[in-house]
Amino acid sequence: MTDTAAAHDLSDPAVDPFSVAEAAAAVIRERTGVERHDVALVLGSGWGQAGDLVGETLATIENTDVPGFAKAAVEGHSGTMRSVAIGDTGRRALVYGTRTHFYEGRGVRSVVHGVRTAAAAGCSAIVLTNGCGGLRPEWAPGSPVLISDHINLTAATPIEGANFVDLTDLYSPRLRALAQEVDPTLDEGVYVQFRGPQYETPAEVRMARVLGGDLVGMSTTLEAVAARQAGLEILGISLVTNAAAGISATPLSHEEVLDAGRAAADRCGRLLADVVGLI
Ligand code: 8IG
Repeated sequence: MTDTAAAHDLSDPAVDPFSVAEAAAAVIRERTGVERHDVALVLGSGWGQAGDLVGETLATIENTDVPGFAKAAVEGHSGTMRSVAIGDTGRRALVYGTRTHFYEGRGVRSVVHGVRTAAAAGCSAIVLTNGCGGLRPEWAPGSPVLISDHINLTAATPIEGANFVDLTDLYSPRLRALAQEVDPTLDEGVYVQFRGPQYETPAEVRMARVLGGDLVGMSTTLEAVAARQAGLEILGISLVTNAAAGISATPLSHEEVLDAGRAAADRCGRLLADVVGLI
């Protein structure tokens, strides 16, 4: 490892993750030629093409060129980040084509590095998207659902030290209202993050239901907590790509997830573009 790579190694407890985020933001400024980005967007499973309608891509950066970032681990995800013009507002979106998941075992600091980098790059809001399992039978695969709150079952946290971060209204009521103006048919639900990468057993899905969950997935909650600590306004949107285990009779597959994403790409893309334009 080179000296600079070692200085940016998020797995080294002696390295300050916020200084790595500053270094990453500096590379983004240099490569995009702009001093700041305004809104960050994380594209989860099924959302890959949805970023394209936000506006013109003005720069594309390989994740591996940016301190603290790694290449995509999930099929269907893109290992690049893009600087995208938000319509003709003069504002810029920083669009991440993938995320690091907790189940990859690279540590929570890696999971939330994109969020911290977005804050360091000047963003004031972040849109966290994901693909997930739905607990309500009326949510057919391909339904986008706003996240109203979450339950973090990972037993992990991105917060280090005695920082008692408040999580009231974590998912911004203002941004949820904006999204519902764009699409009044959007439902809301509580997102439950499991550790993964296996999908749940039907019994675990029933447990999530009893706990007050509506959606089950493997991402987002740790990022949302880090985003709150960083002072970002947060919008969470899940794409129900499959009925959660035991909710429907058919077994789950990642193919089904990719198919649902492709089928919903248009609706999700327009939703995302319209909402980002209004943030
Ligand atoms: I896409 O049914 C997708 N991600 N935990 N459960 C969990 N994660 C998911 C699911 C699901 N579908």
